[in-house]
Amino acid sequence: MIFTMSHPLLLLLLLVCSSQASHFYGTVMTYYPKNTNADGSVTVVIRYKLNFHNCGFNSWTCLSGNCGSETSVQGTVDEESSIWCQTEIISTRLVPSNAPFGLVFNGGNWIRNTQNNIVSWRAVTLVELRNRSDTGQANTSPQTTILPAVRVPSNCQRDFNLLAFDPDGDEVRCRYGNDTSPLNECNPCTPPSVLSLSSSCTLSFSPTISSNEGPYVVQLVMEDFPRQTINLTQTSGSEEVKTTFDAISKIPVQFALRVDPVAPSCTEGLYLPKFLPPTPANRAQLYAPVSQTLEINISAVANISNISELQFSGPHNIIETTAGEGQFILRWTPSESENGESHPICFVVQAELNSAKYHSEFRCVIVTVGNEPTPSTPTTNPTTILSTTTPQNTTTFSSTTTPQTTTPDAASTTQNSTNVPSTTANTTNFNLTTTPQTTTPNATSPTQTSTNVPSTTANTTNFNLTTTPQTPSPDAASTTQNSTNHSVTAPKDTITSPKTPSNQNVVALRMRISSTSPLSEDDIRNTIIQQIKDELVKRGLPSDISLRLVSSEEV
Ligand SMILES: *[C@@H]1O[C@H](CO)[C@@H](O)[C@H](O)[C@H]1NC(C)=O
Ligand SMILES: *[C@@H]1O[C@H](CO)[C@@H](O)[C@H](O)[C@H]1NC(C)=O
Ligand SMILES: *[C@@H]1O[C@H](CO)[C@@H](O)[C@H](O)[C@H]1NC(C)=O
Ligand SMILES: *[C@@H]1O[C@H](CO)[C@@H](O)[C@H](O)[C@H]1NC(C)=O
Ligand SMILES: *[C@@H]1O[C@H](CO)[C@@H](O)[C@H](O)[C@H]1NC(C)=O
Ligand SMILES: *[C@@H]1O[C@H](CO)[C@@H](O)[C@H](O)[C@H]1NC(C)=O
Ligand SMILES: *[C@@H]1O[C@H](CO)[C@@H](O)[C@H](O)[C@H]1NC(C)=O
Ligand SMILES: *[C@@H]1O[C@H](CO)[C@@H](O)[C@H](O)[C@H]1NC(C)=O
Ligand SMILES: *[C@@H]1O[C@H](CO)[C@@H](O)[C@H](O)[C@H]1NC(C)=O
Ligand SMILES: *[C@@H]1O[C@H](CO)[C@@H](O)[C@H](O)[C@H]1NC(C)=O
Ligand SMILES: CC(=O)N[C@H]1CO[C@H](CO)[C@@H](O)[C@@H]1O
Ligand SMILES: CC(=O)N[C@H]1CO[C@H](CO)[C@@H](O)[C@@H]1O
Repeated sequence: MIFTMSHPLLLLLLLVCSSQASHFYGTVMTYYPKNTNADGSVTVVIRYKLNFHNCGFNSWTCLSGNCGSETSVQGTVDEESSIWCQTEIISTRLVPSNAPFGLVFNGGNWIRNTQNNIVSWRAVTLVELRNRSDTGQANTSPQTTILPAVRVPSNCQRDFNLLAFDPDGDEVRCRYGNDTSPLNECNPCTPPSVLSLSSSCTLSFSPTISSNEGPYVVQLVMEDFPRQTINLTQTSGSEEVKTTFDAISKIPVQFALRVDPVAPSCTEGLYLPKFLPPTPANRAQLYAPVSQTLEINISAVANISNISELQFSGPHNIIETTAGEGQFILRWTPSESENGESHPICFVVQAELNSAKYHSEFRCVIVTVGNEPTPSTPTTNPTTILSTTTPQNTTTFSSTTTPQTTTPDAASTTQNSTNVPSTTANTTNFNLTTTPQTTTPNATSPTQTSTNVPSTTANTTNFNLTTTPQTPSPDAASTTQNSTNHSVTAPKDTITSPKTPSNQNVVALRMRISSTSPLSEDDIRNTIIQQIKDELVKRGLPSDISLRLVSSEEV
């Protein structure tokens, strides 16, 4: 009698534990085709991350087509103690032909009380292995990864630039999942109200009200599109045409976004950790030959909060070392079976103060297994980052560096950013938008904010930014007409590496700033200058540069 009465209680406890253990934090899946065998069967290696409260393994199931048989290995990638754990599963599938097939992972429950009311999880992958007419090979999916949870304070602007690398050179686009399409890509797919998604896979968060604080479920689908019309040919001989509007494969990218309480400041380097060199630029492409260990040094600073950990996602055999406060090293040694493949690694640095947690910007790199291609054009000469000196135009961005400093964002040709000096643009437009009441803009990424914050008196001011070692260079701020000139005098040695201190390095930036607050006010200007400096440092320039406003003019 006692025994039978206690039985249900025990069961209940187990359920509670099991439910706690299974809280879902998202998933991501990619694939690489391997061999086509003589009998027409194909081997494909499918890698996926499963994120749960506890470290756990679970299997995807077959959704459509013939998914063949699988063998898999798994390992823990990273965990945030008592919060989440990410497991990587490398599943090798042998399928009878190169016909497409679908995989699905569904169940419950996501983390509790999400603001967009997602409870059940569902994720879908479409594996396309037919022979492409352009490459003469089977398709490879886009390569990306994500952390189980990323954070942003509710008062701070932030862009999450997801990695969207395609080994076939396809165009990669992102969209939210669609729960009315036949594939039924999530259950349901309600997007977070606080994010705006660009098709190039940037999620932009803008400052929001405190009632929007809390966790959100982000359920994206990443797809690769051919850059011209191609045919896909099945072993049986049947063909299908894919135009530039037709996705070839589909992968899910699902994770949690935590909108945290207001931070006292959004300036990076105070509460929010700020990356410092030699941290690789976002979306940088790195190379690692088989059996050689790639070392990725990550450095971050937070003057007020305390940096507590690095959180990363990537191959499960990455080894993380802490080399000092805010100093981390990730080491990865690719194996022969990964030769020629490209694998994503993403990371954030987390800082804490009292009970608050603060994330740095989210960064990713793509690691291609093999030797770095030798530079073939003068623009990739490692001793010259870039030099766009046009007689009539202003943006002059020339510097001489050692190869180790070629990774800063400002010089990275692999990254796409709307508000960074680029090799082709002679003008850099920053649109800073502030609300009329506040004198201190909270925005850390001006361009994004301007599209989301209503501006009552939109206005544009152009100004020239100039950095010079010691002596302000008059021609740096040169020709162009427009107005507000910020100029920056940097102490010697700023842009150059320590090894070449005698080099004169001039950075001249002409910027157009839109602001709803009067730019004539000193504190507004100082804020803008600080933000630009932070942005430049964030993108790889030394932290000891200084900026000076030469002159300004309203347009
Ligand atoms: C794919 O097509 C190319 C040329 O069309 C051919 O050389 C190659 O053998 C094909 N590959 C497979 C696996 O059928
Ligand atoms: C979702 O899929 C359905 C059916 O394919 C389509 O009609 C609808 O436009 C899609 N929704 C979105 C938002 O793309
Ligand atoms: C694709 O197939 C169509 C029809 O079979 C053919 O006309 C066309 O030339 C093919 N295109 C390519 C790029 O192979
Ligand atoms: C990375 O850090 C290690 C240890 O601090 C150092 O020996 C190495 O030179 C650094 N590598 C780079 C590229 O900064
Ligand atoms: C700026 O440079 C571009 C090419 O570098 C040139 O075509 C254009 O005329 C220049 N504009 C001005 C205002 O000088
Ligand atoms: C960068 O942008 C250009 C044009 O905007 C695009 O062609 C290219 O694919 C992008 N590269 C990456 C890595 O996103
Ligand atoms: C430089 O600026 C001029 C005028 O602003 C523009 O016409 C030209 O296209 C720009 N050149 C480049 C390379 O962006
Ligand atoms: C800046 O604002 C102007 C006018 O609002 C807009 O046309 C332009 O595209 C914006 N530039 C950027 C870089 O956002
Ligand atoms: C800003 O650049 C424009 C063009 O260079 C130039 O005419 C103007 O004089 C510069 N502003 C100032 C003040 O430098
Ligand atoms: C400032 O730029 C605007 C558009 O960029 C241009 O029409 C105007 O002539 C420029 N003003 C000056 C002084 O160049
Ligand atoms: C860093 C920063 O400017 N933070 C400000 C953001 O906006 C709130 C109110 O709008 C201010 O209180 C913060 O100081
Ligand atoms: C570019 C731009 O938005 N300019 C605005 C400047 O401010 C005036 C009114 O103050 C607007 O009419 C312009 O559109």
